[in-house]
Amino acid sequence: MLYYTQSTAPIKNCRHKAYAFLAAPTEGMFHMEDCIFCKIAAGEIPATKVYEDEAVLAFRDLDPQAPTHVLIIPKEHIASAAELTPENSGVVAHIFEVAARLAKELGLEKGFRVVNNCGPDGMQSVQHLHFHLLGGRQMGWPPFPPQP
Ligand code: DGP
Repeated sequence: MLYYTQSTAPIKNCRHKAYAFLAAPTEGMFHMEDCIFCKIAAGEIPATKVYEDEAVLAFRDLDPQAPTHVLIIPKEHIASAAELTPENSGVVAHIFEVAARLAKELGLEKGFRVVNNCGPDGMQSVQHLHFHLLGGRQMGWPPFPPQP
């Protein structure tokens, strides 16, 4: 909650043109029934929030895979990275800007990883676009088990 207090103010100095969509009204934004992340974005299911603005929400992962493991989601329901289009992709640039800001605030000065799992092969388990911000430990590569 400490970081929620520090971070809830939207990024005011964002120069990216994608920031324009933050000024757009959020009423009527598409929320999918029975989507757990839509429910978290709507405040219907509790989560430990670390950042929020009109377009995105960041909260702690329920099953952390690193000392810092935050999920960053668009509030609008986009099922996966495979559903991104010229019309809705601006939020992804904003999510990466939020990731950079959170990495600084959460003390990930030695680096971090941003992960998006897409579809069955990508092992996506929640069908609402989200980016994992992971840090606080040395990562490995490649990100899949070695072939036998
Ligand atoms: P993925 O496998 O990329 O679809 O990641 C989904 C992540 O979402 C997974 O790391 C666990 C997390 N998660 C699932 N349900 C909840 C929830 O209700 N609350 C929170 N905070 N995280 C959740």
